[in-house]
Amino acid sequence: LAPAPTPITLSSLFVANSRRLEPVAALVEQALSGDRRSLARLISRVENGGPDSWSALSTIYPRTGRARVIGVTGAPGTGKSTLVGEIAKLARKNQPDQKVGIVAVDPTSPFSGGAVLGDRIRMRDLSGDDQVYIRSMATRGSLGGLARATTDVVKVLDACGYDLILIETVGAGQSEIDIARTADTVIVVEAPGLGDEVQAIKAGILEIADVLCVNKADRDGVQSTINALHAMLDLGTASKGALHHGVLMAAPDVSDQPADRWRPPIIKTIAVEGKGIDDLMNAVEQHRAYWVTQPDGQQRARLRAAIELETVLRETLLSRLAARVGAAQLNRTIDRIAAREIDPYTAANQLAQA
Ligand SMILES: Nc1nc2c(ncn2[C@@H]2O[C@H](COP(=O)(O)OP(=O)(O)OP(=O)(O)O)[C@@H](O)[C@H]2O)c(=O)[nH]1
Ligand SMILES: [Mg+2]
Repeated sequence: LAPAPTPITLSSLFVANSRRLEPVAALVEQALSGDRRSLARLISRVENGGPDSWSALSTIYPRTGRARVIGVTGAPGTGKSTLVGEIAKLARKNQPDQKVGIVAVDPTSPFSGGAVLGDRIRMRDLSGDDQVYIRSMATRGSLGGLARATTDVVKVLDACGYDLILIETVGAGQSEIDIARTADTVIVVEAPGLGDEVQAIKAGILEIADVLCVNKADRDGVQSTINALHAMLDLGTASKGALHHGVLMAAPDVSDQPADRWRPPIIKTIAVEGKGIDDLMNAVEQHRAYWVTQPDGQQRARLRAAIELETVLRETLLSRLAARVGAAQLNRTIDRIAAREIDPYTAANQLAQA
């Protein structure tokens, strides 16, 4: 078979399958033993997705589930990278034997190969620390999407003994919100002086906040930002309560009691001066302590497992189908759909039965 032309959609499965790569098992072993270059290469492989990465992920899976994963999200420029850097520094100072992984997901800026985090001067303090690993996510070419790639990269870091993993996403779109949601605790970052409105409200990310951080507290307008957030939380609690009664009629739980429900604390920070970071981390710790007592905690784990299974199942079935049908026929079918000679529903049905 001649190689497929410019890979589009489904045909990218063949690219992932047919490339000759070093055996992934050796890479896994070296990464697990602490070799950073192998870790970087393993992460790239896992980012690309496909069957090649599944054998790696399957090997490491038993070692995952130990890391504490914190999502840091918020509007552009609120100081997320600076905060993440400070959180990492504090964690390393308080527990010198702790390894910290940072995953920066920035779909808006082009992949810059390591020079990722907004404030590179602050990050320089970390770059010499071999117990800190910083990685930015390539946003193009990851099979199964950015959310899938990010959660898999987190698994690799988790298995390789990174105790604390920080995921920075710009809270600007659904996929970034989905990524942040996979963390154990989500910090939503707000800053005063970005206009009258609270940016997190505009971006629709307030509802996933476990902890609210008002950064740039050295600026004017901090108190009005805090007031606005409190007002929004009051509204949010009210509407969530109403929904709760509607959906959970048959199975009420303790979080049905307003008094038991977690209300995101609002913490002031000045990330550029390293101020308020310990308060922020205390709030994160309190959220964890609350969470382990809640029945929702188990539910969350089960939901995550279901999403994981569905994602892998979809990719598995697709790639098996692609292997069976062949690139040529697949591309012909795509052409026929584009030319409207056949509809995608009939085509999918035919391919599935091929
Ligand atoms: N005044 C003040 N400036 C801050 C503070 N924290 C961060 N900054 C500055 O705000 C700017 C943006 O900071 P970043 O950490 O890159 O913000 P970010 O949210 O990661 O930005 P994006 O990733 O581009 O969305 C930088 O110039 C920081 O130095 C703060 O507490 N006070
Ligand atoms: Mg940033």
